[in-house]
Amino acid sequence: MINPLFDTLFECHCGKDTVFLHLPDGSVLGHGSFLKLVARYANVFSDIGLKPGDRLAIQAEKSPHSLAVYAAAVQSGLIFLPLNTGYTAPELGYFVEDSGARLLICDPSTEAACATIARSAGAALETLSASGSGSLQDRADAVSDQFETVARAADDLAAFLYTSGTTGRSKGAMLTQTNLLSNAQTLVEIWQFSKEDVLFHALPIFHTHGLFVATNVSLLAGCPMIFMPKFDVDQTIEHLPKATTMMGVPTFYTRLLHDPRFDSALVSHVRLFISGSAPLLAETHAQFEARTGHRILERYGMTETNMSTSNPYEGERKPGTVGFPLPDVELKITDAETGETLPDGEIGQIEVRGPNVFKGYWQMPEKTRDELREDGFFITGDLGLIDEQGYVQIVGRIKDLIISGGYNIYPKEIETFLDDQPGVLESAVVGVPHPDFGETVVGFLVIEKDQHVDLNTIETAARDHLARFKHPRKLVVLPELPRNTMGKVQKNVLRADYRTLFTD
Ligand code: MLC
Ligand code: AMP
Repeated sequence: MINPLFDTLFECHCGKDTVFLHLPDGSVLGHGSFLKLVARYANVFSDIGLKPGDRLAIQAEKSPHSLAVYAAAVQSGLIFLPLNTGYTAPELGYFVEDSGARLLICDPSTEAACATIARSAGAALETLSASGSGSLQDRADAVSDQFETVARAADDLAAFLYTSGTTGRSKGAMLTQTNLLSNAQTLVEIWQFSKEDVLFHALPIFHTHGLFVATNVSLLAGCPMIFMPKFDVDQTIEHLPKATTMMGVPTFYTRLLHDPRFDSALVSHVRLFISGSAPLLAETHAQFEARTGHRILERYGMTETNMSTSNPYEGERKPGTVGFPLPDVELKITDAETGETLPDGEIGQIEVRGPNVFKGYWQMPEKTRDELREDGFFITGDLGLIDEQGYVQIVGRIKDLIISGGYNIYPKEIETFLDDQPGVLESAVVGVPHPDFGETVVGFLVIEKDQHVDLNTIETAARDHLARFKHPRKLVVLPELPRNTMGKVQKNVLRADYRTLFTD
């Protein structure tokens, strides 16, 4: 194999007239047509002057075309860098600059702002709309639909996925061909995916879950996807009956449970529902089973590690746990102070090692050293235990992180923004329970003496600086922040005091 990821995921279907994507309008896209589009894009990238190892950043709507950009990047030996469509221009600018991207692909609606970003980063710019139109397609129409796949080694980088950090500065997680491929191979096997399956795909394709878990698993199994632009309850109810499997974040499942049309008859054709990216409440697990007869299979992963654990396909899917380490993944619970492995049953930090674990953070050797041990174990920042039956339970996080609807938000980034607002002396940001998103962001502000701050002004400023999903859903002004005797802000006190803000 000259390019293991491309050859295994994409090329094996070449020439076959099998269905690759079912689209919401009822049309289908075959593998052969998809691969021709991929080859055209790869030829365009080559014409632009991109070389293997160059970074290609994309902020575009989910569509067969943006998926083809991913495949074309792999075929060309480029490093694929997908970006959340919600990011604002300043957020986008950081990723393009930091990664040294040579090409930025954006939606035509953001072309002006992206042109400035691309110019300052020295990157080329192309546009791609949800329907596939734009400058990329114009160029693609004029080139060959054949492309000679670029050779890559198993350890070569295939993707950068940015993940926020506790310092507020996002880190580019470097993922190799082997990281992605080994994980997809394991998941296909343990979840028993085959070409008889049809995956309902409503996740975004700029994160591990939608791109590397859902898409790579389907590609490897050779099963078609019902490819939705985003998650929507009505659309899910319309299309799910044709699927055999579905993957989602807990919010997908809680939203479906709120709809009385979602019942066992609707999902009679489905063999497997998988949940991850955020904790699935045991209560949701039970309600889902009562309504549909299905026990959701919960698994655990992260950007740096892909998937690390899963509840069993056959055997007890235990609510409130994320199951067992994957066959090729080692997992241990350690003491955060000493690094010593703790006995089963004790709570400590979760560490994982295996072919799934990334290579490190792009141009951040110190951060890499802090989190990736020399012996290959990655310190996840999650707190957990291994129970008496060997199931892993996640009980909390060491990292100061909020997960809202499956998206990670680092409070430090929001605090930095709030602290910069005129009249704000200091701030603290915490996550509180939310019925739809699981957790949501609340910002606490202390105002400078004799100053007045208009909270609406801060909310307006947030629109320009932070993706919508990161915005505090509530800002609270306090005379002072609660602190311990060492002067450290007691976020646990804020969390406890405002626990029921959205759930009462
Ligand atoms: C959208 N909004 C959110 C949000 N998503 N706010 C908080 N948290 C979120 N997750 C905001 C929008 O900006 C908008 O604001 C409003 O909510 C509605 O926008 P929308 O586009 O209609 O979105 P919505 O349907 O609400 O989206 C919710 C969602 C989506 C759950 C469908 O967030 C989603 O698809 N999440 C999946 C995330 C994911 O794939 N994570 C995997 C990471 S990988 P307004 O002003 O209109 O209210 C990973 C590793 C692993 O974690 O283990 O998998
Ligand atoms: P990300 O950095 O976006 O990849 O998010 C990874 C984080 O999501 C993990 O470190 C966990 O904190 C969390 N996570 C993923 N899956 C689960 C799960 N099933 N249960 C609880 N938390 C999860």
